[in-house]
Amino acid sequence: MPPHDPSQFFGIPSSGREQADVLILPVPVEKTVCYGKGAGGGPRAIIEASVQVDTFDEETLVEFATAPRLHVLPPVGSDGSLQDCLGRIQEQVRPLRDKFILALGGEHSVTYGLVLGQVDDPADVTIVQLDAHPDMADELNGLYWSHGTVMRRLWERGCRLLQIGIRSLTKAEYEVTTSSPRVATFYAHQLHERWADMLTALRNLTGKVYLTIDVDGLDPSIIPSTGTPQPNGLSWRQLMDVLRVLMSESRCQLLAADVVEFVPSPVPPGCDPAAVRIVTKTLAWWWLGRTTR
Ligand SMILES: [Mn+2]
Repeated sequence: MPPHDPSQFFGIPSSGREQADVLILPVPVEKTVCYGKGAGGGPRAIIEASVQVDTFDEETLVEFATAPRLHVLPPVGSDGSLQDCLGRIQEQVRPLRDKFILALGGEHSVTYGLVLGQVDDPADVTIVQLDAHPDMADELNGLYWSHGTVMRRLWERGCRLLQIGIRSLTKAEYEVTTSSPRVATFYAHQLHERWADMLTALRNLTGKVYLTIDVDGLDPSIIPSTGTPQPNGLSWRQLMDVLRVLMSESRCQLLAADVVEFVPSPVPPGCDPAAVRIVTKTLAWWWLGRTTR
């Protein structure tokens, strides 16, 4: 096998940063993960496994060998404290606002730096969050900055949240999300009944939107390899519905997206390609929406 070129996704030679339609930003930051560790290795594993995945998508008819043109940026450094990393992420993202960024985590905390790098006023943004956990704790294990507090911190800065697939939380998190008019939560146990309402909420989004996909939002039968897996997650079909409606049917301005909390694992086989497919489906639906609206 030829040596791995870190600027390539799918093994397709990069068009170069200037010509690219999408910048893929590896963010291998893992500082506060408390159970299954390894999310720091996620970006590299996803990029390496992308070589094994077909470049054509039969659902959207996107052929990545043609468009969108992808370029993988150098990874954000993970030295220092989590707060240092979040500052570094913001600085690196800020000059790239003219491009669509898809970031690869890393633990979920990185979303804070990614969102703040995209906008001057966080109150302008709605975050669509696929996740098993609301990440709305005021602190977790004594930590103010943590993958379990990241959405709380963004919400405190003024962001609106649309959470999908939540099924593991504390009573305090339940109370803060329920009492806030800026948070809409679609719990996993309600998804069957409220699916149409949820899609309507996505379709009606306007203004700036940021998409964060914590892979534990999906059912562990799809991605068992994540720090804190929980049963009863979203199906693959449900993920496709969310992506299609958000990107092709709503009038919102999608700024950027991330896929976080993936822990690479050789067991069971197929985990890494499944994570690649979450990334490529996100990009395929985004490109379809961008080119057909
Ligand atoms: Mn999360």
